Amino acid sequence: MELTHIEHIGIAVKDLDKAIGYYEKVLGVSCYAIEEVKDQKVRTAFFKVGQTKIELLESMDPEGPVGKFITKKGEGLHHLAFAVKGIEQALTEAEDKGVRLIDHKPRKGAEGLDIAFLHPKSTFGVLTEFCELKTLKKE
Ligand code: CMX
Repeated sequence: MELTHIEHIGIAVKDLDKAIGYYEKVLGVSCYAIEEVKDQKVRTAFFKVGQTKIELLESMDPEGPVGKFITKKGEGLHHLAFAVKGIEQALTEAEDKGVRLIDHKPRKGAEGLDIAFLHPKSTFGVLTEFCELKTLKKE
């Protein structure tokens, strides 16, 4: 597989607005997008630091993946996302090499990316995401 860079780092927070305040006022990075990902039951805020994004995740449902994570582990690093060329092939390759997949096929995530997760129990405790921006077809 071909990973090109760290696309983003996902951080679970209890209160998105408060957390945005820290990133903007203390770290001096601007939030350039806030997006709800209904499918994942989260509200997200994005920042760019060089080529890498920071994605803050606030849960909209205590039973959603981020809600459960915060209840169990508290706020903090939630996942690491790699940009990959050929997401379907990367998933097949990971599975063939014994990695447990959460998503067997990519689905749509924030910012129009195709995304898929690998299970943290087979990635040394780090929930891992593959992302790929597919070029939009011209109308
Ligand atoms: N990082 C590391 N470990 C994690 C984890 C995370 N983010 N989330 C859960 N775990 C661990 C739990 O601590 C637990 O470990 P123990 O059994 O040792 O206690 C184990 O995984 C199972 O966790 P659980 O609370 O019982 O939760 P589920 O099995 O129901 O779900 C997971 C866990 C990872 C499969 C689920 O959270 C998932 O599908 N995640 C992918 C989707 C996602 O996270 N979406 C939010 C981001 C969306 C976006 O970026 O747009």
